[in-house]
Amino acid sequence: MGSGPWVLEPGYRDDPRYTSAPAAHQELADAFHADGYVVVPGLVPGTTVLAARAAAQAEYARRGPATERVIDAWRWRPGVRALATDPATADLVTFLLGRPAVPFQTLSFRRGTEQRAHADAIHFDTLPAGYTCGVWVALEDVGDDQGPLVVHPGSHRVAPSYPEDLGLAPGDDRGAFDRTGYEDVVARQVADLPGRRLAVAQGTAVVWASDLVHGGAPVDRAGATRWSQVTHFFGAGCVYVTPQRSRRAEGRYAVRDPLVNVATGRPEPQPPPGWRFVRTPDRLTQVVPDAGPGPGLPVRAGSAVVGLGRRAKWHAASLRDRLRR
Ligand SMILES: O=C(O)CCC(=O)C(=O)O
Repeated sequence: MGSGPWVLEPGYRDDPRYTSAPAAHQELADAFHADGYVVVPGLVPGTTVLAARAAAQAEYARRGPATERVIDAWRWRPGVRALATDPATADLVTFLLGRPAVPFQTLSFRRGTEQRAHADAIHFDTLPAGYTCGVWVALEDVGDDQGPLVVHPGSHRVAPSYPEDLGLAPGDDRGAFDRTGYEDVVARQVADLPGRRLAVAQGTAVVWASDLVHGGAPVDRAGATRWSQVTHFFGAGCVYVTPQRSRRAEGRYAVRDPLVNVATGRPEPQPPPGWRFVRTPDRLTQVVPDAGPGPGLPVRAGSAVVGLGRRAKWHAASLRDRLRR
């Protein structure tokens, strides 16, 4: 299904998308290619940043002090959705991935996450591989004692994405996965690639490739907040998968279908033209050329039923969201 994002390919500087880009975009492409991430102060309008912070604060106030992260508040908080669908961010992601940006998930944080080093590519990837990135935005000034984001420049070239690359067993459909084993492997892989702590001003965006290893530094000031929002993006026209539950060596993937585009509120068309999904009894999916006989089990009827069930669940969730607003 083709190769990954053009900007990560060796010949990216000869690509017309690079040669015709303004100098500022070329610099971003160079940094993304070399380091696997870019830091962009002021990418998003200040009013959008403030609205996203107010939305996150309202959500944390509603949920109480034990809450550590809020997933997908975009569904019922317009301020979160506005940041996730910011046009300048979408343009930059589209430029870097070489495919239209599809925001599909938001995480709203009150404090530094203190997360161990990991790459998002264990959680989500595409077929063809690599059309995914994270955009983290500081919703307040982040000092070095507030548990800033930590990135490992260059790790996007060494980080693995599928359990089999790491000598780990894939997780099952209930989410069981050896997270600690995974983080131990990643720690060894970046042992020679020192982390860089990103203390940044409010409104700064950090865009990282999904293979980039990153995490959260310890919070060194008791009670310090670190309001921030991460939006995860895919490139349009791909198949969307969860690597940690996939068995790539056996050709079976945990496919994300329906995959709802935050910008449209609708599922992305799946599978993309030219491909079809063949569900397998272990609830994974083979992705096969439409014209081909398909190496998998002849379960197209079953596949349609699974697809219908998932879409019905999505419609029920959308209705719940609308009622919540
Ligand atoms: O905000 C952080 O500390 C890390 C967030 C993160 O790792 C992620 O969204 O993948």
